Amino acid sequence: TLNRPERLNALTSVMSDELVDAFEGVNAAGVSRAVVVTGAGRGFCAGQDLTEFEQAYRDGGRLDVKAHLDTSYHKLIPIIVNTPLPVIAAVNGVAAGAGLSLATACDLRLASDEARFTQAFVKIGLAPDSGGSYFLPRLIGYAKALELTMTGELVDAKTALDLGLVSRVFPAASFRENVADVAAELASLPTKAIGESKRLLREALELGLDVALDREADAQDRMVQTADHIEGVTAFVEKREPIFKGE
Ligand code: T3D
Repeated sequence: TLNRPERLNALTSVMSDELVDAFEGVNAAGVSRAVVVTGAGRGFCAGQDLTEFEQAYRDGGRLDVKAHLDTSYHKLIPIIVNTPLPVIAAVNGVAAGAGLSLATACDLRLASDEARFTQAFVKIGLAPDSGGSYFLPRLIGYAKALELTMTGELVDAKTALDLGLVSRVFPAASFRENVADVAAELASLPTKAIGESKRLLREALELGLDVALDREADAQDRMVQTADHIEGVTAFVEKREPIFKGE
């Protein structure tokens, strides 16, 4: 949980490092079967904390933004994408700029009916970063993504649902509970198969069919040997509910 509610959880370099540490911890421990990223208070994440480099701007000094991106978002976004677990963005409130990128880097976006979304970059004279040019066109299509990026328009949860930017919208009052239910459901599924599926679909976006088919065959070769696959097939033929252990 991003926890700077008074700043709508705007990201500092420290927070970005802490998020990377959290994902590294989850991946190293190898016991988790789903991850939820959410925000404390009324915001999800308002993007880069614009006060972090305030002095550099006031001094008229040029910010070494490439160095900043390298050490922050370029570590954070890939680790989310490469985490072999279902990662849910529980968008409880506004998601802006890098905060929207953070949400779109996750595998599933669940929104509170109080959530709002904006490619805020243009409003402060920036182009997208942190994956802001990569994920949005893939999720909602090029034309709408470009429109939202050029205008910085703030869209509400219902519009985000209509656009396919979020999968489901829940009432704010029951949001945490609804998210926990979805996370528990995902955590009860065959975790290794989810990890492979996530990787295959992402890679296939950039591949030709022949290579994609080869990668699927390699993944399936690994999957048929998993305990969860054996349990799934056995449960099916025995006409009972499977109990998957993520193994
Ligand atoms: O420089 C680089 O590192 C390049 C990387 C850039 C990556 C990016 O993410 S660029 C985009 C950065 N984010 C934004 O430009 C969004 C700025 N915020 C807003 O436009 C609005 O706050 C929202 C539309 C997100 C929400 O509006 P609203 O009316 O619900 O809330 P508010 O009153 O504007 O904000 C509440 C407080 O949070 C307020 O503080 P205050 O006045 O109560 O003391 C506001 O200043 C603070 N806050 C909101 N966003 C940020 C922030 N403080 C620091 N950084 C923020 N991004």
